[in-house]
Amino acid sequence: MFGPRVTEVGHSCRESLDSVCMSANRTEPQSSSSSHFNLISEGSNRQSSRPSADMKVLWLLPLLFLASCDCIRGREWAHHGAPMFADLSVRELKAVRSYLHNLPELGLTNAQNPSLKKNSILLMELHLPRKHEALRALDRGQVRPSRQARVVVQFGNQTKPNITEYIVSPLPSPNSHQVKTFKGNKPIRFESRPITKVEYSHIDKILRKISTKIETLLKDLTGGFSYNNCTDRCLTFSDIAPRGLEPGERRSWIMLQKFVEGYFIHPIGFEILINHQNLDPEKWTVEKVWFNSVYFDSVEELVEKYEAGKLEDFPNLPDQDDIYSTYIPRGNSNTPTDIHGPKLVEPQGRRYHVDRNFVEYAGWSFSYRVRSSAGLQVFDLRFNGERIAYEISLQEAIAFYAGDTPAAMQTKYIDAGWAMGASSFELAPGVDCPEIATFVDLYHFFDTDKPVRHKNALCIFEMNTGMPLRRHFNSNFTGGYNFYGGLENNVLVLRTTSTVYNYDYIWDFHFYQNGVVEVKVSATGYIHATFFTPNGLNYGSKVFHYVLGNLHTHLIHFKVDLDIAGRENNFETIDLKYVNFTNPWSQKHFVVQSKLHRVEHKTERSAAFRFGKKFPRYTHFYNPSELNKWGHHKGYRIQLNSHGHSVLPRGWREEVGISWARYPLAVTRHKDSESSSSSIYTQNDPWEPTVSFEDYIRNNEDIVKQDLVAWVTVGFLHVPHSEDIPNTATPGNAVGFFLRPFNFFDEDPSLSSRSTVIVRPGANRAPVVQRWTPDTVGRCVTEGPFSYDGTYEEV
Ligand SMILES: [Cu+2]
Repeated sequence: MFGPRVTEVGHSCRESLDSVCMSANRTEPQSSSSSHFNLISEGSNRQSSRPSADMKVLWLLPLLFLASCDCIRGREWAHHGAPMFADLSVRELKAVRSYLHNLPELGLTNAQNPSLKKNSILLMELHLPRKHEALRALDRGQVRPSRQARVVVQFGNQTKPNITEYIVSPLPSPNSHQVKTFKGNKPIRFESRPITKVEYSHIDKILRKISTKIETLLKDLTGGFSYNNCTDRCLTFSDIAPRGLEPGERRSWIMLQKFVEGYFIHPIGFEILINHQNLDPEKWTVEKVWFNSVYFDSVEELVEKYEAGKLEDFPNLPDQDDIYSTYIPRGNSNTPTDIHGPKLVEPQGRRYHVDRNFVEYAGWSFSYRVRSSAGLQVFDLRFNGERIAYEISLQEAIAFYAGDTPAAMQTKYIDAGWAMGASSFELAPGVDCPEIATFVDLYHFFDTDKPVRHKNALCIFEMNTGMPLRRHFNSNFTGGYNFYGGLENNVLVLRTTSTVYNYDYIWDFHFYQNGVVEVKVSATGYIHATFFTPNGLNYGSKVFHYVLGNLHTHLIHFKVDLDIAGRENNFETIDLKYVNFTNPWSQKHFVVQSKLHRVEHKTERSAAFRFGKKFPRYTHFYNPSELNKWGHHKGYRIQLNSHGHSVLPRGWREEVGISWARYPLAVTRHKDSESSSSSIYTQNDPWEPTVSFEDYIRNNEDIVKQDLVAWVTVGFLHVPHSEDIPNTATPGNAVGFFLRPFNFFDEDPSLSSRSTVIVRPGANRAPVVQRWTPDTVGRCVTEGPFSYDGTYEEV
């Protein structure tokens, strides 16, 4: 069967799939042109109609069964274990909510109740089973541990308001709950809670009050835009986090913007600091106002000075500028619009299998989930039945800014605190994922009273990268060739996105045929822009009249719980060192060359690499007790694709909350109590964080022959430029890491792929094609069969 192809089509491929593309459905290895090879169709899972082949298969069956029994059982157990990692279902979410709401001692009310002085559920998501319990199901087929929910409850209706997390079990019919604690029993400060729709509604109210006082100024400034009583010329706002400068504070800088398409890049130069800590919104106060580079202690002071004509350099914002932030095409197009560009097709159907959250493809299998707090996770990742990683999961994404306005200098976005996992919205077929992708709905329960369905928010597809996985043209150097060999590069992609207000992150896992996994994030969406001031040019680029794109660093944190050929792993780094010795075949000369330099890292501190320090070129995780055929420890590398750097000096205030961001790579011993490196509370209390990654390595444990977890930080510096208008584009803005086998196998495991094509010159140099997939791909890819002629000549 052919994998997906990128094809350029003038007609609808979907229409022709049934009639044309499905026609080639043979299993035997294919020899085209004039010659026919007699090949054994090993590994083919389709049926042959030839009686002799049937007989062979019958003879081989008992042997095959013995050999594959373990493999089949392993597959069954992986499949059996997958539901342990599935996100909470609608039924479970509703059951947990009603269980907790029926407990009178909690006094829960609806989350959408307009009061802030209430007890209500903020978030519910799956609580993962402990690893050793999960492994009993995955490795021995034993009964799965019961499912549990993690529930975040905000207790605002208490003398001392607080946030408490509960573990509720068993699902789907809960009857017990216990308080979930964090490492070091750190409490969750009430002020560190994520902001909710209800709190926003009160912010909206106070802004309405404030803007009434400055309506004339705002209208004069913007050419008629106002916050109140507006129809098509309205203002909106963006709020900045963290909400203060010290633990326990909840005061946010808010900037007004024109409410047009892409309002994020329409700041009007009015920023206001509102203290909204009090649970009675009537007691909220304005602490500072910033307008056009000047600070005021109150709105009244600004209005007074404006009316007295004391505001200097009153900006003259352009009118009718909303087009600048839209997607509506402008400029001359050089591409034809009457035909589509290349599309991905699966000429003979799908080659991967999805059963709820369990996915299988080309030897790979894994389970996935998208937790509402922090997003995409993959579990029990196996290749050819062997587990490579128990968990690979997104932990946190931050963007720390700099600028000249108070909003800009305060912006340190820590996105799990905005429930970036629950910010997974619908994906567009043909743009966000190919039309042929499997689209999956996600369900989230964050700041809501009912589960929310996010339709088609995750997609899975096989894609052709348009690049061979490997190829060789073996020239005979006399105008011809000895052979050509090539293997197309098809990968399975698991994708979801997070749109955290202005920014869009595209989260990808790519599973390659050769045992490689790529984890990647691509950044797009609107930049976070502030009002332009001349001093702002130290912090970014002017991208429009009165608009500055502010510099910021994106850093993304991943947890990679590797299990390389078992749980007991070692970690080493490999680099090169120069050696210098007398040339053995010319004694008067010296040989200078590089030699492998391996460093075994035996403790967590020694395996925590700092940004700014030299990073070893190979970071190698291996099983010290398992060798490949050639005597090397079976291992995998983590290869970073990143331009990340630290965002603040170590230990400086907000940096304490993102201590994971000190290390492009840190290796720890697995602990169920160290499940995440960040939390939804870091955003609004980065100074004394509930979860601190530094705690995980502080005890400097031994990491030799241990269950190891690699914590990977990738990222990039983003200095916005005019081409970020209207949106940051994905090319060049993707970072991530690869998991690559390193002596794990005895040879390239993609040798088992039947997508290989070999061509040799036959009689009279007529090419003889050897392949294991059908000759013709189907009309929606090419009209004719594969052809190749390896000759070359002068012309
Ligand atoms: Cu950016």
